[in-house]
Amino acid sequence: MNRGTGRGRVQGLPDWDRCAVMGVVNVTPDSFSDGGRWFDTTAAIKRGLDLIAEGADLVDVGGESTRPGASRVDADEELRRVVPVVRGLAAEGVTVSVDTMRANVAEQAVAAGAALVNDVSGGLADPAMIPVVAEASVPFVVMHWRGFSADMNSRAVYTDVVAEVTAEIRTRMDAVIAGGVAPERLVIDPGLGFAKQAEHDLALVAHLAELRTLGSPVLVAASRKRFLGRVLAADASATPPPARERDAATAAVSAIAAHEGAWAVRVHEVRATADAVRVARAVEGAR
Ligand code: PMM
Repeated sequence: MNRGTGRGRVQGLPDWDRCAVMGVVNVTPDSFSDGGRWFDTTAAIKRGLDLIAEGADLVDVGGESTRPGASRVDADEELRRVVPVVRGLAAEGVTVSVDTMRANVAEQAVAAGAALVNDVSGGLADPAMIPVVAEASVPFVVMHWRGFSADMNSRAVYTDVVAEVTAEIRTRMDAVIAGGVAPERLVIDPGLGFAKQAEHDLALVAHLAELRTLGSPVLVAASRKRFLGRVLAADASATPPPARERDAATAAVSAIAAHEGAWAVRVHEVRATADAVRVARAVEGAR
């Protein structure tokens, strides 16, 4: 997998000729970034279709907020939020990813048409997750994760963040493969903002090539995250701009990630990122 040429292919998903754009639909009342505006099945499906119209290649549907400090949603409530939206979007021909840490939600979402399971815990939160994904033969995102959102900030301790995150993802990849998930179906993700401070996130974006040595396609989810707020704040003591004012910064990361060979970028606002990945593709083609 060379930089600029193959960014890796994920078995079971379309083969996009550039960095793919994953649009986010958070079906939560408390998402930090879209403020619960889509907390309704019909509105959430419409939002997903709008994201496709704006240039998303696939849509990530989640029913549990993972913002720092967030507590967990009830399992039945998560099912109630997610499954009808997955079903509605899949019925419209959309490639759907389900963002969940629960095996039961993943299983029912796949039955409703989800093509990819995106588990921010990489299978650590629910011991039944890996068997379910292996049985369903669907692609699986292994994100770097050190613990639930309620106290993850206390785990943001690293000597060499790039080396440690790479090694911890490798360990999870081995466990997931040992659990029966085909290596060709794995996607890896540095987990920006999860048990990480701004300097950790920036170092990981700066060293995406390191992650690519693990051999699996890389997903980058920088959208509206705190580290971008930090970058945009006038100085270390200034208040960062709110999440909704971080979309241009997000698109900048999308261009960088695409240039560095990321397989996909996960974003809330699709239009600018769709342009960014197309520019990166055109530059790649001009080499
Ligand atoms: N971040 C959030 C949610 N899901 N999934 C992956 N694979 N990687 C991430 O970094 C990630 C994720 C954060 O929450 P948001 O949807 O509220 O931005």
